[in-house]
Amino acid sequence: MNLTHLPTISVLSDSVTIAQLDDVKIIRVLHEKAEAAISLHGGHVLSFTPKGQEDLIWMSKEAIFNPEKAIRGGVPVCWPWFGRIANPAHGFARNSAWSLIEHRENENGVIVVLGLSASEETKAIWPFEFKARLTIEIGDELLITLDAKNTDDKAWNCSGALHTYLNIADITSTTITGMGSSYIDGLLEAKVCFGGEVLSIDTAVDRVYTQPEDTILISDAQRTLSVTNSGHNAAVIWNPWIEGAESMGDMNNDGYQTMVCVESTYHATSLEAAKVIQPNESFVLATSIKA
Ligand code: TA6
Repeated sequence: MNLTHLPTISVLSDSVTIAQLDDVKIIRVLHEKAEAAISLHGGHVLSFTPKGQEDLIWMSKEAIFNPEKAIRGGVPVCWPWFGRIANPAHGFARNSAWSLIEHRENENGVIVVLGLSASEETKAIWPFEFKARLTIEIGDELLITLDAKNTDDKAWNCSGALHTYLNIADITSTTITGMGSSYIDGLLEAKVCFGGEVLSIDTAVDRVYTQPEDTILISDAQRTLSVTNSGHNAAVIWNPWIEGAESMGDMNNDGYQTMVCVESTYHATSLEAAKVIQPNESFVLATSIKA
């Protein structure tokens, strides 16, 4: 993603500025180790380009940067649930206004911390108190950690995902390993299936892999990306293929050729069956991505 031409709203440090991208404000990081963009709408990482690399993150050419809509591409924060087990799909975090809590630098690069707390809007959807922090560490690799603390006086349940869209050279020459062999097939009415240890994609894929390794490798003709997850119980792999891309107004029709989602996921079949978080405890989910 070309970040340098976006108009600057304010300068926070030598490497961190707030910039405008259509109707959303982004935190733009231009550091010697890497460049990155994070939208305050959704707490959504839009781009991560370590020095000498192409962007590791895919963004739709038709993406809509508007507070009314979740952004197609990047790393949507799906919380307090993953999928369609409640409304709206993938929870409200990806459609909420996050605030900047902190930014700092260390020898590894830049750290940006965003926050989201319960409000009248979130309580109308999900009636609980919480304080979520999203820590984004930008350096040779990208580390995103969601920490959602239960600040209510009763337990609540949640699931979630860091729904990373990876930027790949060509889906037809991409192989994925480390996702394990057993999966729930979202395109076969959640049928439990067993596949091989190596996944090549030549059709629409929407799978919840239930026994993934912590590190998943995605190799295309040009490079290998590595995704290391924690706090998860599953890894979702998604590519909508051509019909899916054509059916989405915010995805370019050929976009499926250069993306694959590899998602650090806490999967549950219903909110009742989701992870129980007691008062003062946190739900923590992370993903780190490097080339
Ligand atoms: O993570 C896979 C998935 O849940 C798919 O079922 C697919 O619909 C995708 O996410 C995108 O969902 P969205 O709500 O962003 O259109």
